[in-house]
Amino acid sequence: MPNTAFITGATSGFGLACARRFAREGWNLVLTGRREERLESIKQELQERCEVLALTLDVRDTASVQSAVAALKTPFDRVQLLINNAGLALGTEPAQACDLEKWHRMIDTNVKGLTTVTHALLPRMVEEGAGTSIINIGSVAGHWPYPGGNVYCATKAFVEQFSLALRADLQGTGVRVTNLAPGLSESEFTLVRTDGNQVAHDALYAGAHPIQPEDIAETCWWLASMPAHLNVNLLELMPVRQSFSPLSIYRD
Ligand code: NDP
Ligand code: 8X3
Repeated sequence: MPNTAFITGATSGFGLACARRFAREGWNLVLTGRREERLESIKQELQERCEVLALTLDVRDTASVQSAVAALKTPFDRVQLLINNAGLALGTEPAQACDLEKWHRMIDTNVKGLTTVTHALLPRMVEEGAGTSIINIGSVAGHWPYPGGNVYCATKAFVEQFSLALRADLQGTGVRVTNLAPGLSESEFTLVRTDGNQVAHDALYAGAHPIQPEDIAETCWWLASMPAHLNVNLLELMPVRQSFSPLSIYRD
């Protein structure tokens, strides 16, 4: 029987590219996101290659996540890969000018949503054992603070430490955990972050040769298909054109 991948945030960007990549390999897919129409059209696109279950789901809705996972039926009830991808950044203002509701929405999605999905699927994944993988999508923002990153950076730092601590707990089960931490990547991320500002989106990626969602999908495929005795704990991936800046100094 083909393996099953459970992908959160499969309606665009990394999640959609991962869905297409794993469909190419014949994996069955559980695809989740809030935008039902998109999920349905992705299902139509991919179901010639594999079995697809489209779950319209907000990862912040704990009861819905738990009941959707509890209701998984063959061939989706045995999950060999979880890609915890659903997430977002909201705003680029300095902390002192930020909207608290946006901060809470990032925490509820990137931290609580990711932990809820993980908690719901973990018992099944432990049952699957060796070769099973959890790929948590972190970010360079979890390692490198930047102005305007505030709570988004902190949510991705959570993803890093949660992934490592999960590994510690899963020792002996065969379940692998990776924090895949990409840098500048072109998706709907900046449109979401800037309330649909296409000019900001275009300016950020212009000339930067950013990571493409397909690059992340290829990396996820590599992680999920590597020999079962190997675990990549952390993988930070940047476009060649992105690098480091000196520490900032504010002078009199
Ligand atoms: P996109 O905005 O293109 O995709 C985000 C996905 O997350 C969408 O499918 C969206 O689906 C889903 N999502 C958001 N909120 C929720 C929610 N509450 N419940 C369920 N699904 C949700 O951005 P990316 O593909 O770039 O982002 C994917 C992940 O990668 C995020 O975790 C992001 O933080 C991270 N990342 C992005 C980088 C970048 O530069 N683009 C770099 C590093 C990490 P829907 O709206 O239909 O619910
Ligand atoms: C997204 C990358 O640098 O915009 O996680 O925070 S960044």
